[in-house]
Amino acid sequence: MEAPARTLGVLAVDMMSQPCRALVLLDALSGGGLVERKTVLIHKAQHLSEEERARNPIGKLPYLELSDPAGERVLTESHAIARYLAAASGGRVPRHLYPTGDALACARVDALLDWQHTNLRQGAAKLVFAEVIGPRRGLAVPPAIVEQARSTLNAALRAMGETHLAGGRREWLGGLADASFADVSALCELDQLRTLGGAYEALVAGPHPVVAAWAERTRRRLEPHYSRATDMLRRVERRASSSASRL
Ligand SMILES: N[C@@H](CCC(=O)N[C@@H](CS)C(=O)NCC(=O)O)C(=O)O
Repeated sequence: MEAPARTLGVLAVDMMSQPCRALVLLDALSGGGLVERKTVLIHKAQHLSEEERARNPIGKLPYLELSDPAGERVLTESHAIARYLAAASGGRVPRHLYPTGDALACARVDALLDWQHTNLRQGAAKLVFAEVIGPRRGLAVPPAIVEQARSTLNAALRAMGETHLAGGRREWLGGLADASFADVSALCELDQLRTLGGAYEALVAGPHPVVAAWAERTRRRLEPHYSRATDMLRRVERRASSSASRL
């Protein structure tokens, strides 16, 4: 009997976190077993416990605790973790997700991932912080900051539709032949807007139909893993939709 392929480390995640969901999806789409999964709950401040801080001083999720560390034991940043898993897993990550070994094809995916972190994430994550996370932590976010996040998000969604999806003529971000990890990561980023009670329709589906159609296509492409990875998010979405819309 063949020995099961060993994991590359322990991935610490909270399934309410968008970069965590993206990596869980990457693992599932690769057949599972690239990593072991450990849950660390942000809303219970478990990521800030003494034990967690000693392991991961950056204090953000996800992180990968490496099986074979050369130097530091922990690797942070979801996009770097994804690249590492693709490069170190001996071809287990499908090439359409991350085309290891083809420098230019990798750079195309990287460009989309970098763009996302400085555009889409700046809008979506800041808006969710201002509307949900900040108030939960007792922080009142000034209306001007909320407005700025909304405007950054709107500009990013416009660029995504007009440029990365060429006004709907491209199926996947950047005109790649199939969904890449950039599609997975961007979808997870947008999905968090579902915690804002009705905001997804108001901010994405209504004004940006090309992006909304891509999001639906990407969700279908990632099934059955997508439904599993977003189970908790959808429960929170249902709760948010049953209370009055905040946007
Ligand atoms: N750029 C990082 C983002 C990491 C990040 O901001 N994680 C958030 C969850 S989405 C977190 O750990 N927040 C906890 C906190 O800020 O206290 C990545 O892609 O991994």
